[in-house]
Amino acid sequence: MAYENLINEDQELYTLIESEEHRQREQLEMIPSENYVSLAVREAVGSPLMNKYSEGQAFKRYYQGNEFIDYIEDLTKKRALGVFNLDPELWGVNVQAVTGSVANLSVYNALLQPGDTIMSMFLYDGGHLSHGWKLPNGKPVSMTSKVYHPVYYYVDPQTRWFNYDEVEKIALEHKPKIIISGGTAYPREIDYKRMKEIADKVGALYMADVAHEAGLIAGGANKSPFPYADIVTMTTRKTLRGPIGAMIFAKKEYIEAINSSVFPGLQGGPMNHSIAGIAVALKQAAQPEFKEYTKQIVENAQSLAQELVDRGYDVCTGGTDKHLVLIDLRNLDITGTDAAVALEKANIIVNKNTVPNDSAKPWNPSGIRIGTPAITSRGIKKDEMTKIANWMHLAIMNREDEKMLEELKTQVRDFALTYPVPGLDS
Ligand code: DSN
Repeated sequence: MAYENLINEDQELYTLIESEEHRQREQLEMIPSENYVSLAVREAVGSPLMNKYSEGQAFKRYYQGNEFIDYIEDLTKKRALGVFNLDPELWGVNVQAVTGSVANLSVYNALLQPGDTIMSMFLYDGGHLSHGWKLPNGKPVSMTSKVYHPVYYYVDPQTRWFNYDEVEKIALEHKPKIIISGGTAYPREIDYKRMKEIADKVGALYMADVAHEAGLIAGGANKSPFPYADIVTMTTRKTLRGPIGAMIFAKKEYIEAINSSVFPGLQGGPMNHSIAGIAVALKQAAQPEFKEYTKQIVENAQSLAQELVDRGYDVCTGGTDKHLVLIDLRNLDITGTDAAVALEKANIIVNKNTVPNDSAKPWNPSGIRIGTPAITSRGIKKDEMTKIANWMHLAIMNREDEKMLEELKTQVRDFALTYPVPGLDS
C-alpha cells in the first residue's frame, strides 16, 4: 500500500507507521490474539465507507444515503452465516459491535437485568474481563462486573482441564441467568454440548465466546459451538484474520433485542469500513486455503508445545488443541514479565499471562501465552518449531545476557525476513 499522501502531509506519523511495518516484518509475532490482515482487507478498511453515518440496521436507517452501505452490511451478514453454516431461518447476526467486549456487553444488556447472575470462567484460569471480573476484594473491574453479579468456574487445579462436574455444581448452586464459555488462555477445546446441558439444567442461556477460536471453527480445525449455544460472540481480528470488529450470532428469538442493544443501546453509527473489511475476511475464510491455514495453525501450536515440553517447560494441560500454548514458569522460578521481556529482546513477541492457581497478579503473572496464527499466516510450518522453541529457550535461560539476546535478535530477524508478511509484502 503506497503512502504518497501521508508522506507529504504528515511525515511524523508516516515515519512511525513505517517503523511499525519494519517491526512487524522483523519480529516473530506470537501473541495468540494477533494476526495479519490481507491487502484486500486493508483496502476495504481504508475505503471511503468511513465517511458515512448509518445508524440502524441494513435497509432500516435513520439517515439517508445508505443505499450501498445497506448492501455491504447485508452481504457481510450473509457471508457470516454462510461461513458458519447457519440457517438464516434459525440464526441472526449483528456485525456492528466495534469490539468483543462491546459485543458481550450488548448481549447482557439485551437479555439480562442489572444485578442478574452471570457465570463464567475465572479470569486467571483463562477467562475474560468482559465475562465479569471482580478483584479478590470485591472491587468490580469491568462494566460487566459493575452491572451484573459474576460467579466463576475454575479449571481443575491438578490437570488444568475443565472439570464439567464442577461447572455443573457451581451452576446448580448459583442458578445464573447466563453461562459463558470461552476466554483467552484455555488451550483445549470446550465441550459445548455439555455446557449447554448444564445451562439447560439451571434454566440459563448459554453463550459461547469464541473470539480466539472463530477462524479455527470457520476453517474446521476446531469444533463448532453453533449446534448447542443460544448466542455465539466473536471478534474478527484473531484467527479469523479480519480487521478489528466483532460479530454476535443469536438464535432468531434474541437477535432483535441484541440489535437494539448494540444501537441505540451502546453505540452510535457503525464502522462501515470495518464491516466491509470483515466481509472480505469472511470471503477469504470460506476458501479451501483457509481450511489448510487453520489446520496448519493447530499443527504448529501442537508441535511448538511438544518442543517446549521437551525443554522442561510446564505447558498447561500438556499441550493444545488450538492456536495457543500456555506456559507456567513457576517450576523455573522465572516470572512471566521477565520471560516476555527477554523474548522481545530476541525479536519474539509473546505476552505475559496468568496461569491456573496463579498467586501472582496480572501485571506480573507466572506465565506466558504463545500463539501461532500470525506466524502461520507468514507461511511458517511445523518443521520450524524446533528452531523457534530453541530460540525461545535460549532467550529465557539467558535473559540477563544482553550480548546473547542481541545475537538471538539478529538470528530471529534474519529468519523472519525470509517469510513475507501478508498485507505488507504479499
Ligand atoms: N486482548 C485479547 C487477547 O489477547 O486475548 C482479549 O480481549
